[in-house]
This record gives sequence, structure tokens and C-alpha cells, in this order.
Amino acid sequence: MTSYQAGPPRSFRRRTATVAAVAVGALLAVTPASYGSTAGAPAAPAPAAAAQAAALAAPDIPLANVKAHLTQFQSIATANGGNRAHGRAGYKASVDYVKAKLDAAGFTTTVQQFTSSGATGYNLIADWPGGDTSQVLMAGAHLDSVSSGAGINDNGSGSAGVLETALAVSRAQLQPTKHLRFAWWGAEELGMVGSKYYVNSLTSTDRSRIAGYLNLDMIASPNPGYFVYDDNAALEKVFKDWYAGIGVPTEIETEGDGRSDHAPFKSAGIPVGGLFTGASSVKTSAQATKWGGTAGQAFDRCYHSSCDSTTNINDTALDRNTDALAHAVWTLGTQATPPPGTTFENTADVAIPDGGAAVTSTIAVTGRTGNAPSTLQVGVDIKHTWRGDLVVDLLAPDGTAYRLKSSSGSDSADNVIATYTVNASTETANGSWRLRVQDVAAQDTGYIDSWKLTF
Ligand code: DTR
Ligand code: ZN
Ligand code: ZN
Ligand code: CA
Repeated sequence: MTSYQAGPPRSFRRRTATVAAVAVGALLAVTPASYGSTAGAPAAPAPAAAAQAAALAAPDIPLANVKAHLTQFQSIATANGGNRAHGRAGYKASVDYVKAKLDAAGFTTTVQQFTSSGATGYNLIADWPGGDTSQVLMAGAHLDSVSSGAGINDNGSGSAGVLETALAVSRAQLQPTKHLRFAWWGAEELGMVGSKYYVNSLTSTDRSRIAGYLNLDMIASPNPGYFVYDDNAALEKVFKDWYAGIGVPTEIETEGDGRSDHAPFKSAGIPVGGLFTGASSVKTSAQATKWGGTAGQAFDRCYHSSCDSTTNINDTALDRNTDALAHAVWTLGTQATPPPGTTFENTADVAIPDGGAAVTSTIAVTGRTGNAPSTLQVGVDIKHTWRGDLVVDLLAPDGTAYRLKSSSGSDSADNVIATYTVNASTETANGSWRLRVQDVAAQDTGYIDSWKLTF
């Protein structure tokens, strides 16, 4: 790394104390206002508000109801050649079953047709009337199986979990602040065809109105693990906190990138989260110690096999994951939409390697509509003993870099504490924004103390 030569000889430069060990990367707290931390988080709710919040706690979803849907999916497969695959009668019969339940419960349902591999496919979309349609919270699951079996864990389990959560919304006559939309995808097993078709069919405005998408794909594996998607810090936290509340440790879902219906949403810059209990990978002994089950055995030995039937289900996992989804829908769906002029802040310290590689800190912005403003305010607080070493950029969700500060060797003053105005009007507001900082000269070090975006 070429050290910066201008300025006083290095021997005269102040050394810095070793920066305390700091967290690196994105840390966002979920706040009542949005899927990102906001400056000046709201004070503790007044008793009435606390009572209201408590009143909005999700109900326990009856396991028997969820299993009844699996029984129906099994019957449908048995009556239709043993599967519920794309292009087969069993898939359309599955759509008809789920749609009938939702229509009877007061949802506005839409069947979206598409063609894949020469066969007609169907997505089922169910909107719960009400809520702010500029803030849409979605939950979904693929309804199709592979052709070799009934697909009860993959993915009758996710489909039934999403369905029963939707029906619980109806039973509660929930009046969320956000608009709730539930979806059952076709042709996931052919490569997320249905969910890709849906996302691609949205206008950019409609896409920007989706505050988050929660995906359930395989949530009741017989030898279950408890995995939470880590694609968005705030959504991940909602699920992790729920599981922590029942004393069940979770792991981040690592094998799924791009492997289920959250992928098209993530590619479109929409925050995604989800739950997973494992497929053909093998449970380790450490995992068996924390979760029970059998080490050295696949999470689901019947993955994509004919034995993926109603006997291929772990009831505890099915119950927990469905309750976790309900918690997420109630929690995220009833959060107040952030008002204009909202600040999103990340206060996690991130060490900046001396004369080394750039580091980033992330803020996941949601709850906004449309594009960012032409006068986006970027507040930066970097502690450093020679700020001339530092190059600072803002990275938009699509990766576009906006230079905030270039290095200037002679500037030996401490710290970068400033607010920059960026014309970000061509950038979608929702998404993961990053602050990128690089120390381009040896000696003198520091760390990102905090930064914030005000829309
Ligand atoms: N591709 C999914 C199963 C799957 C495999 N890994 C993950 C990770 C996260 C969700 C799903 C999956 C399928 O066969 O439907
Ligand atoms: Zn599958
Ligand atoms: Zn699946
Ligand atoms: Ca330095």
C-alpha cells in the first residue's frame, strides 16, 4: 500500500491508541418506525401505547390448522398422480384449495398466469383490504412440488404456514398500518419462475412500495435446524428476537442465497427475510446438541423425493416457524410508517484499517416511497487523528458511489464530523445504503463512530 507522502514527516504524526474492538458491518436495531434504526428512537411508549402494542401481539397459530392444510395437499397429490408439480393437475388443485380458503376469509385474491416449459403456471396473490398501499408487507411461499412427490415439507409446509397466518389475520380482523399481501408462487422448482415473473411484472413504483418480503420454504424438516435469512438486518432481527424469546438458538441461513423465492425480490432491492429448517445438508453434532435431532443425518432425507409426504414433517418446527411468521407479520405490519424527514442511523463502530482496505457500514432504508431526494442529507461522524488520510463515499443500494470526501494529506486535523448533501434523486430510496471509508495513508487510525441518512 503506497503510503501518503505529503505533509509532515511521519515521525511527527500522532499515533492513535488502538481502536477498541468494534463491530464491523451493518447493525440496525428494529424500531417501531421502520426496518432500520432511526435517530432519536421513540421514547418508551406511554401505558396506553404499550397496551395497544401488547394488544397487537400475534396470536398463537393453531398447529392443527396448519397440519390440516398439509393433509389437504397430500390428498390433492394422491388424487393427481402423486405430485403437485408445475404444469400438473395437482398444482392447479393446490391453487384452487388455497384460493377458496382466502376468498372465504375476505381476502382479495388474484391468480397470475405465466408460461414455463410449455405449461401454464399460476401465482396466487392475496391482499388483505386496508393498510397503507405505499407500504406493502409481503409474505410468500412456493406452492409447487417437484414431480417426484407430494412436496409436503418442500413446500407444503411453507405454503400452509403462510396460509394459516393469513387466515389468522382475517380471524383477528387485523387493521395493520401497512398493506398486507400474501403470495403462493408457481414453478419455484424450475428456478423461481413464478416469483421472478411477479417481480418483473411490477412497475418500479410498485416495487418501491414493497417494504419487505418474508419467504418460507421448507419450515418443517424432519431433522430440523432453525435458520434465519440474514439478507436484511432488521428483518433478520425480528425472527431472531422471536426465537430468542422462546429460548431457541438460530443460525443464519447460508446455503440459500439465490435458492428460493426471496431471490428475485432481493435482486430488485427489496428487503427480504425468511425461515428455513434445512434440506439435504447434514446436521452437525454441534447443531444436534443445540437443536436436538440426529447428527450426521440430512435435515430432510426426503428432499425432492417421493417420501416427502405428511410423514416427513416435524410438528415442533412447523409450529414454531408458523408462529414466528405470525409474529413478524403482526410486528412489521403494524409499525408506524416513518414520516417525511425521517432519519435512519447506524451507530455501530467500524474500525478503519490503517493505510488499508476500505470498510463499509450499512443502513437498510425501508418505509420510503419512490426515489431518494436531490438533497439527501448524509451525516458522518468518523473519529480519526489525521482526517487527510480518509476517503469517504456514499454507496446507493444499486452500488452507485457518491464521493463525499477525498484524501488530503496536509489536512492533519482530527475527525470527520460533517453533513453532506447528495443529489440521490436517481436512486430508489428503499434498500441498503452503505458508507465506504478508506484510510489511504499509514499511521494515524480511526473508526466510523456513526452515520445517518435523512430523507
Ligand atoms: N431451493 C429450495 C430448497 C432450498 C435449498 N436451500 C435453501 C435455502 C433457503 C430456502 C430454500 C432452500 C427448493 O428446493 O425449493
Ligand atoms: Zn424444492
Ligand atoms: Zn422449496
Ligand atoms: Ca492512517
